[in-house]
Amino acid sequence: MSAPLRGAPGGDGLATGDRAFLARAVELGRKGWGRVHPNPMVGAVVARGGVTLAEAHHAEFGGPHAEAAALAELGERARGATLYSSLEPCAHRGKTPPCTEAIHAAGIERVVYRAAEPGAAEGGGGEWLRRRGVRVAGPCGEASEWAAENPVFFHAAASTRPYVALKLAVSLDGCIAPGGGRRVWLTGREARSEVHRLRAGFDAIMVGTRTWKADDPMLNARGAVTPRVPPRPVLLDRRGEVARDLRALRGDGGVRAIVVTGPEAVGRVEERLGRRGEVVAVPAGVRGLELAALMEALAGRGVGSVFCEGGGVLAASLLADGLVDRLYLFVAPVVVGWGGVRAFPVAPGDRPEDVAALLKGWQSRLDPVRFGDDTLIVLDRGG
Ligand code: AOF
Ligand code: ZN
Repeated sequence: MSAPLRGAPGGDGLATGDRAFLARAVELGRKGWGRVHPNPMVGAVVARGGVTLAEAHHAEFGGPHAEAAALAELGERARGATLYSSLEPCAHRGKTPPCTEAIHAAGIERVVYRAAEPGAAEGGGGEWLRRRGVRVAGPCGEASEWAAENPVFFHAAASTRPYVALKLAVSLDGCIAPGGGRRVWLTGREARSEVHRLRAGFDAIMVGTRTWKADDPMLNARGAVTPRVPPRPVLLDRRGEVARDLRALRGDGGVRAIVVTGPEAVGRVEERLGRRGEVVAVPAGVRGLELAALMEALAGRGVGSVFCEGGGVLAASLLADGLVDRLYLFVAPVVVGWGGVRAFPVAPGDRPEDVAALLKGWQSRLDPVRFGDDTLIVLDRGG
């Protein structure tokens, strides 16, 4: 059994056993990463007398919800049992029937759920069940903790801007690379596999000009999870220098990359790329392409989440513009030393306290995880 829920406050009437089952439901839900979005990741456990009867998770977009899947294997054996779910059971008929009806029909006596369902149509399941005599406990814990588990889903419930996660691999002395333009891998094989798994949960993978020029990255998800919808590469190219034969533009798996350029370069880039990519123009300011306008343009193309993989200049600009929602910080046990490229640069003219202010109030809501010799720290924007 997994550790008790981090952040779940006491005094909510839950017993230690309840917390452990809820934590297990959250853990099961995570198995849906890359396969269920834009739906939430949801896990469910049915138990009686502290003994697990069934476990399930929402495994595929459009497929059975976690609660319905857990109940389906039990039939009459579910009568009188408790159902734990990481999300309030839905009360709506979408691509699948309402979970609330399945729970009621199965004779479940008590429901314990963690996060409140934010959807207007889908919500209200807890109340629906209470009115029918089911004992219901939930929501449990803080909204910020639920959002940490399903960041894109909860972000989309409150904003039309795409959710932006920034991945940085840093040394112990806070650098992303040695100086002098040299490029090295700071993190090991396990951390790099995790990056590929993470990519599978996003609609787009974005890099700045220097990165595609230096690395010619493929920007696809080649990890343990095959994404249901492969993420679209997004290449920033303010001056219209992109080459037709870049690997990210190959269209492998039918994926069409997005090349973002300034208004004056659009025609030229479109001509060069032909059908090899979708060219998007956004205004350019003194500090480069206007990133807030870019986010709007991406949202207009159905991109609800962006995984940004560098480089340092783009990362700093996104942070400075207040567009980053999450930082995936892989810390490698190496020291880059004098002259290294700092992850959070203080440019000439910047005041150090302004740079510090960019990450003020950010919180570590998920536990750090080790990948080989490296450690992943996830930081979420506060407030
Ligand atoms: C639950 N359990 O496992 C999930 C829920 O189109 P549908 O029928 O698949 O419904 C999708 C919506 O249902 C989704 O936007 C979210 O509000 C809720 N997801 N609810 O009770 C689950 N995945
Ligand atoms: Zn449901």
